[in-house]
Amino acid sequence: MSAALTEILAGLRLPEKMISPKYLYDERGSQLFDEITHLPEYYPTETELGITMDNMPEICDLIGKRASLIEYGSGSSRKTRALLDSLQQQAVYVPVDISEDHLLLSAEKIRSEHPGLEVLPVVADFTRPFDLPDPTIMPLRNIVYFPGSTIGNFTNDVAQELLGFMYQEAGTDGALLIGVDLQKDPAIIERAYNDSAGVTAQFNLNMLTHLNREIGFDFDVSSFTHSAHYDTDEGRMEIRLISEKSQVVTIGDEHIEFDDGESILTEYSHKYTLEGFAKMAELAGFAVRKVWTDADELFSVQYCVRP
Ligand code: AVJ
Repeated sequence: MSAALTEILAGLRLPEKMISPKYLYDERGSQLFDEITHLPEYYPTETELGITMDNMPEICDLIGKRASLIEYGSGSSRKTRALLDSLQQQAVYVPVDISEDHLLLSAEKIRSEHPGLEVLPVVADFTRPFDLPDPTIMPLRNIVYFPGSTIGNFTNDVAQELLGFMYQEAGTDGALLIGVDLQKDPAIIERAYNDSAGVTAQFNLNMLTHLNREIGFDFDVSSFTHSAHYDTDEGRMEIRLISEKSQVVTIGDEHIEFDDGESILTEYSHKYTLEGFAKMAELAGFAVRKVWTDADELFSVQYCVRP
């Protein structure tokens, strides 16, 4: 049995069924996520881009020259390009992603758009420690770049551990530049995950299509629906697939029973208060040096240093 299948079956046998959000991202899933970032209801991407653009001189001053920008994720976003356009001389760019094909393609694209920039992609799972490459010129500092509030996908325990790994990767004089989505009127948040065009629903349901094709499940995709609710106490979006009938899903000799209305948790998206995030950063060893937000305080970009 493959490691992926073992992991997925373990999640489906829990009292509350769950499947890791990483299975949302096959080729179609990445394409649908890209569509999500252009939806009018999905405020995080545009807002983070705006904050980054509005404060670019100050961000680049803090980063300084000869920095190594280590991006957690493969970095095809407009924010990353804008940042790489503005970085001071002799920068190095290190995108880190588990999906090799996607990573190398996007690294090649960045290389062609930024002649003179050293681009050193690393194929690794950034949720555990990994080795950094050796640039031609020794960087003055490492900047771990983690945009998009992807930190919010992780439970608080795991997010805390991940911040600790980032602290290690940043090293002496290093820093963390991170996008952090903020707590706000729940109606605004819920709308962002229940768009009127139904793209988020397609994105969520595509996980089952992906698992049918790649792992060999026989999910009847049309009998599941998308559900996304904000839990105010937990400060997070909880995204689920709901089985609209009682049914049995099969893979090989394994059978998974679903009651009518039973759900699979596919994703959390945590939202933070400024104080709450600062506490997590501090527990990991960082000090929050600078917080930039938009006028409505929907989203934040934060620069955390090793004190
Ligand atoms: C990529 C995890 C930051 O949580 O907003 C968007 C993923 N899921 N719409 C988020 C997502 C549904 C997104 N992150």
